[in-house]
Amino acid sequence: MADDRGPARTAEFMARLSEALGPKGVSTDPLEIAPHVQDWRGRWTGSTPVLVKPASTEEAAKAMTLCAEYGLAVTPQGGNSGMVNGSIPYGEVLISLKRMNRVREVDTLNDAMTLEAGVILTRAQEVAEENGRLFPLSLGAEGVATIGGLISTNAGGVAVLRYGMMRDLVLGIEAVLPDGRVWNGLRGLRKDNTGYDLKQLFIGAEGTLGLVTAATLKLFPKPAVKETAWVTLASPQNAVELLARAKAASGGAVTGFEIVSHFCMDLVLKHIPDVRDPAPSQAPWRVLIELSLPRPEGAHDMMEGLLADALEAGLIEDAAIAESEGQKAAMWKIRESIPIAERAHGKALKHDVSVPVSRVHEFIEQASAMVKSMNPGVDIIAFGHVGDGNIHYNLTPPPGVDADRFLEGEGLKLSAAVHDLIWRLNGSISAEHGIGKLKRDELATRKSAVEMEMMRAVKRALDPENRMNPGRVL
Ligand code: FAD
Ligand code: 2HG
Ligand code: ZN
Repeated sequence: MADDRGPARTAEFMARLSEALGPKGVSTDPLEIAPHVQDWRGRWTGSTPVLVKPASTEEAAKAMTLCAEYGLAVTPQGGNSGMVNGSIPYGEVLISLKRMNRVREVDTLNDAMTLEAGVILTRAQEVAEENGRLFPLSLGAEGVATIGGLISTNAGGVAVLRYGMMRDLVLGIEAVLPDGRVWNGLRGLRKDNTGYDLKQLFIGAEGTLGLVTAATLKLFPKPAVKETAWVTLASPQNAVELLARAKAASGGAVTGFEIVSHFCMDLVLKHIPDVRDPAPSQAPWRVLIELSLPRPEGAHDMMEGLLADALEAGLIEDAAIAESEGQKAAMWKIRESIPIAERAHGKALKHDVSVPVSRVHEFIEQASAMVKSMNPGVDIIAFGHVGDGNIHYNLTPPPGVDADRFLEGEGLKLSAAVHDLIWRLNGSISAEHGIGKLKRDELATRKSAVEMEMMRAVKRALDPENRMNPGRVL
């Protein structure tokens, strides 16, 4: 524990913490701590002297007050499904919000619900469903990711093109500041122009400004019907053109538009049980399209018409429309299993990049030519949210090459080249996963001096002692 006032003071901190939170709120058991100090891919392992597990905002505030008094740094953690080495402690006090999992309020007339930070995303979706509403955020880690983590990373996922990112879904936030004070910003207002919109600072802050303990989130009407199709096509350019057609033909009802390369499809077939290719083909690309419509009449015809027109225009090679809920789920399973299949294939160099949607094909074509010329043996695992211009462009080392050596050696050159290309295309080196420790150094070289200085000024104002997740983001 980073405290230069000696073991006696550390023991005193631990005693006061245990007294404040009780036996359920504090753990030093190595077995309990182990899964909290490693990421889900097994790429990073950290350590912590203590795992703190508040069950309420009051307990979270007590823990933060004590950490402030003893000058201790804190790493907040939700489901630990993050991708950028942000939630693993490296000596910091680890505060897990998972016991804070209450539903505080559902206000259907205001289309809003207030949940604590530790509520898992699938539970949030269920609460909305139980109240006849939709909470639209959806992503592969939804069975583990928490509301606090999703807010702190400003998570994206597979429905962003219709409903926006987490930032667009938050009406209010409750947070514990680094000094232990509680800010209750749980306002369910859609209009509130009373000065700076402080909640926005905490969204995407990756735990560097305070602990998010609860949030008021937007609810939406449930679509009456979803139409899902799997198409094969020749190029990302065709995919982007198909997206424009789908938006126009459906009156903006496209809620999912995900691209999958042939290689990704093969990885899923190889590593994930009970998967069948909905439209077997040698075509290099696939797209999963989902339309969400307010009434079932005409929905199937709309999808059929869209695909028939696209086939006639030469944009797609083949298509399969899901005819049952089971078939829809099977198509989504393929898409959402790609990260798991990739992990089985090998440790990847991850690039979570975005460009304007109109430049997606330019990025993929140029990146692929460049990567293959730099290292022909590398496997390219390209997939993602083409409807948002967000491609996951991951690279695994050539067969026989040690993955860890690749990631820390040759891989760094490849990453720099991919990110340089992204920069030239006016894109972002982190579309939805955040910065964490992984991209911290690079961020400072990519953003302008004035942008970095504004970010540092915000950090200093809220966390002058740099105790909140230090070394992440900034
Ligand atoms: P954690 O991983 O625990 O933490 C993430 C960051 O937030 C850390 O910096 C942590 O310190 C901070 N933090 C956590 N909780 C709090 C809190 N209460 N207060 C303050 N700071 C906090 N992400 C996407 O955006 N889109 C996807 O499609 C997507 N798909 C995924 C698929 C898989 C299979 C996996 C494993 C991950 C995927 N992710 C995706 C990444 C991940 O699920 C998201 O980043 C998610 O938001 C992390 O939530 P979490 O609760 O696990 O947070
Ligand atoms: C997804 O879209 C996630 O499936 C994970 O954002 C991406 O594993 C990845 O690189
Ligand atoms: Zn993603």
